[in-house]
Amino acid sequence: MLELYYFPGSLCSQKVKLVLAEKNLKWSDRLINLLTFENLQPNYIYLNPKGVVPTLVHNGKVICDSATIIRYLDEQFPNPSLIPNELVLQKRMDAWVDLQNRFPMRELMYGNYKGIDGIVLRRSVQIKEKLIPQLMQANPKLKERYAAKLEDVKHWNQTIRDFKKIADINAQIGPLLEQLEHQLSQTKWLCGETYSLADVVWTAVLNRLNELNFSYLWKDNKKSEVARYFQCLKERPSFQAAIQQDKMPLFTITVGLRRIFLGF
Ligand SMILES: N[C@@H](CCC(=O)N[C@@H](CS)C(=O)NCC(=O)O)C(=O)O
Repeated sequence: MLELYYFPGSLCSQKVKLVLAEKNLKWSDRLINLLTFENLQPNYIYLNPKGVVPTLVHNGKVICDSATIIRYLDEQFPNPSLIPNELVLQKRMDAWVDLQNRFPMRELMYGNYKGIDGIVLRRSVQIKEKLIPQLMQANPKLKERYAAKLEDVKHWNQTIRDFKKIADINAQIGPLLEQLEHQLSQTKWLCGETYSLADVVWTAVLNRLNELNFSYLWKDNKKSEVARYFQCLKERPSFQAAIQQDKMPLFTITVGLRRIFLGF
């Protein structure tokens, strides 16, 4: 029995959904509405100490963090395997996953979304900063977890309100794509001729960069290998299942907007 706690459109949740789709696994849907801050409620903080999605529960075992979850899924359900056989390629895979994890995607997203999406996202971080101290006071047993979350949220809030910091993050995208272009000029996928977990995480990232209008960095022959690669990723059935069908239910949006703008 696989249960996935996730939020539609969340980048880290999409990585896990891609793996579930690649392996054709059935899972139960546990939607955590980030717009109503369900992720900060004590019952979820008990499950996931950082108060983030995704969380996987497999036959009662709780696994947090998308990078850990996708490896766990590959170990438990090795057919088809998404980890290369050769040690050298496994190391390469780890390096691509780590490189992606070190890139501040959260700040990039919250700093760059425009229009109503941007307003909602940035306001949600401000609300978290006010809400967490109240939750901490009401739930003394979870004090340490809430204190760590508050520190993280404060830093997050400062970064996304600082145009210079966001511009610096945006300037890192080009060099990152250069690295991909170089690798993909030598191999079909990031770790050779077979699709791996490295490709899973970069599918979610390239898709998000595309949504944020950064695809001009690879379109029109600027990075033809990245463009070719992104096209191949989009043609996989897992892309359809995990990303194109990853829509937010109307109810989730309406209660979320009510919470963010009206406060209840
Ligand atoms: N390292 C974690 C990061 C998870 C994460 O930041 N999730 C975001 C959604 S993509 C989230 O839950 N944000 C809500 C919050 O931090 O309050 C992972 O890879 O699972």
